[in-house]
Amino acid sequence: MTNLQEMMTKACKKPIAQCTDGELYHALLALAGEMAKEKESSAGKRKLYYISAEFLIGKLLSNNLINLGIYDEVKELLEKNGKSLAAVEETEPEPSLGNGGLGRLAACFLDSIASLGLHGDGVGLCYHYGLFRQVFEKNLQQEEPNPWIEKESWLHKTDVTYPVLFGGFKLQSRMYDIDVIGYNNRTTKLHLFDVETVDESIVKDGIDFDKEDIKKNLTLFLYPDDSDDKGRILRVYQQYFMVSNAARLIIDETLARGGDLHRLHQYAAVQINDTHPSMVIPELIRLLMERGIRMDEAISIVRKTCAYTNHTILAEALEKWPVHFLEKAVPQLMPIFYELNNRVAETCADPTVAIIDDENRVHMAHMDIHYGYSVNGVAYLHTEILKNTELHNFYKLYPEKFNNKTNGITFRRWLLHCNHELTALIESLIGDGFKTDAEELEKLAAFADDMSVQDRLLAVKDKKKAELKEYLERTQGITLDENSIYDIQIKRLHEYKRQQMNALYVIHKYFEIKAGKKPVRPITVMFGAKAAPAYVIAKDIIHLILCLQEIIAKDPAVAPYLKVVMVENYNVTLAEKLIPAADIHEQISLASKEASGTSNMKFMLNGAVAIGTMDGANVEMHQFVGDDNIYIFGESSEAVIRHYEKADYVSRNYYENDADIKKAVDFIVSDEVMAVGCRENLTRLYNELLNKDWFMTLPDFKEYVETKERIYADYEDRHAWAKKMLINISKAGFFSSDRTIAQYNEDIWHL
Ligand code: 26V
Repeated sequence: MTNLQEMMTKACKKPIAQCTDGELYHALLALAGEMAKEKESSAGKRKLYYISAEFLIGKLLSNNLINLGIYDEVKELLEKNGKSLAAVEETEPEPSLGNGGLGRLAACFLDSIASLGLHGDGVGLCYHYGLFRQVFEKNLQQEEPNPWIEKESWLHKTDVTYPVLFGGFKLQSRMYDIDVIGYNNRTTKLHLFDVETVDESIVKDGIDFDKEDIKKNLTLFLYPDDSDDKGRILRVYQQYFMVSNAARLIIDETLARGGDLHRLHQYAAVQINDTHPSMVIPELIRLLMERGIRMDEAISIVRKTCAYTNHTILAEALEKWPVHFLEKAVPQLMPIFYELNNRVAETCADPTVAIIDDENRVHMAHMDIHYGYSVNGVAYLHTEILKNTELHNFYKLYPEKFNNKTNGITFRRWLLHCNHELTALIESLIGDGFKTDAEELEKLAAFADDMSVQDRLLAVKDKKKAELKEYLERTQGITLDENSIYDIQIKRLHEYKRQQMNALYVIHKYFEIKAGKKPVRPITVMFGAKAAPAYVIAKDIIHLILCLQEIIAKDPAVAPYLKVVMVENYNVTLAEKLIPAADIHEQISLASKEASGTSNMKFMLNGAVAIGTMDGANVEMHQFVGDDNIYIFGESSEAVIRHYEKADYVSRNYYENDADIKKAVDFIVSDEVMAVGCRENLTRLYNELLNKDWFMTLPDFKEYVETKERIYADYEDRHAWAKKMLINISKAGFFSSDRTIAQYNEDIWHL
């Protein structure tokens, strides 16, 4: 303690008690940085490069203190000086370098790679404004820049810089590093590349900027609006910039370690996280050829180096770039794209596996599968669908390349950091072995029927619910009823995730309460979601939810029993508060569409019970916890896939044949909603549900309502409910990203 106190006082340059929270944050930043430096990077011949357009890392302070093993000591020291670590933490900005599941997964993976002491770094882009900040105005989502980089931060400038050539111009890059501190283990790095000429001042009016000024805009935003060609081609520039830097770094580090480029695959493994980094394949081939290696050999080396992870079966997210985009942005890669395409065409006449199709578009995933050595899905069901349906023709060609790696989450952030109370309870029951071996959580099952343990677990939940209430009141002016059931759906806004079904349920409940059928206990339905700026219907769904929030809050006959809350600017920091407080979590995607989901795992670990469809990792969760501890409903993935094949789904039939559905859908365009909403948005959403409903909300609606009634009723038997919570926690061990990463290493990376 004295040692820490001395170090802190030195870093602060004054007594701790006299420091502001901001000064303490910077002192802790420096301290953690020093300690991280001492933990040298792992050694090993083969090194992993995890390339990803997103790393949704969240705030780092508390997590780093936990992983360095000094969290309790620091907290105590601050308290002794009249300070609070929680308050210090609030001064830290959240890096906004990701969108959703894929980016958060990459962050969990980095934590596990460092914690397992594996030799591997992350590589991505240093977006200055990251993903937009969401604000609500007149019940509509507006987007604003989300600056997060400060003069002193976790980001360290390095002297690594590369010239990156585009069609007609060249840009100089600069590498910035963030230390990734493993739990009681090594430190690895997240390398984020930036362009020296980026200019934040070109952003005006929300997140508007000149999309053609590549020199100034390249690293401003993540996923800039791609509703037009200018936005789409900007993404090509961003992606090439990311992988060209990554490829040079890989080659330089290999040479610096005395490696031989003819055997690059023995020195490097490249994981391509979705198709955004796919151009690393032709870029590595190009760079090897520049260094005197013949094309045949270069292709064969790269094929042994790169592996691809698929995160979605949605066609619109499987990137296909028009040849003329690539000709403009990256002309130096064109001969390689053509060569790779020709080689496939020579051995395989099937047009469905071509790299360049007959509309002159380059299919990035196809290139990854032909020229990588591994293809993995992210949950059992997802990988089966890839093999049997979406990528079946590839599976026939290369069955040996396909493998499943069910996603996982880091328990350091999603239990130790965000739920100290639950961590302490678990530790008092089964010791602390679960912190390094998550499977030890299984030992909790022995306490499932122990009433005193059940009571303690319920008390922890109540505390987290009260904390969330305090936090939302203070930061967003939202008042919660902590005695209500917290029923939470947090994830990107997408039609396939069916927030609209949850909203229709709210309408249904609103009518019931108005008709005098009051729930035994008040219900709070919470949402957190950002919609892509150009995704019109997704924004309309947010609009509907915000309108419902207003209408219900203002209705004295309903408000005491039902509350809708849409939190503003949902991010990792909010997730860390919402998840420990949840009673029920919504995993209601249309079966076959959600590749895995990872919030489902975080909720489960924090003792919430799921209502969900047989989709993504829900399938495995169900297998682990059994029918009694998860509420499953809805059509099966097989049935859904058949509907798409036969094109036999007509939403209007459901609307016309079911009075409850009709009433709920009609409410969207009722005078009541129009009074607080916008006619254009609401009418568009209504028409979409009635005439298209591409993600089949209506067929599952009835069963969804019945299942919700059942789960709310079961909640009232508090001890039986606590048993469900305990079983969920005890079965969560499989979903540790330490397990996932160990499997990647065992089957794919061989580090
Ligand atoms: C693609 C696109 C393309 C259009 C423009 C905006 C945009 C934004 C993101 C993406 C990639 C989305 C892929 C993704 O996040 N997939 C999620 O990956 C999680 C981790 O594997 C998984 O748990 C989720 O089920 C899956 O949706």
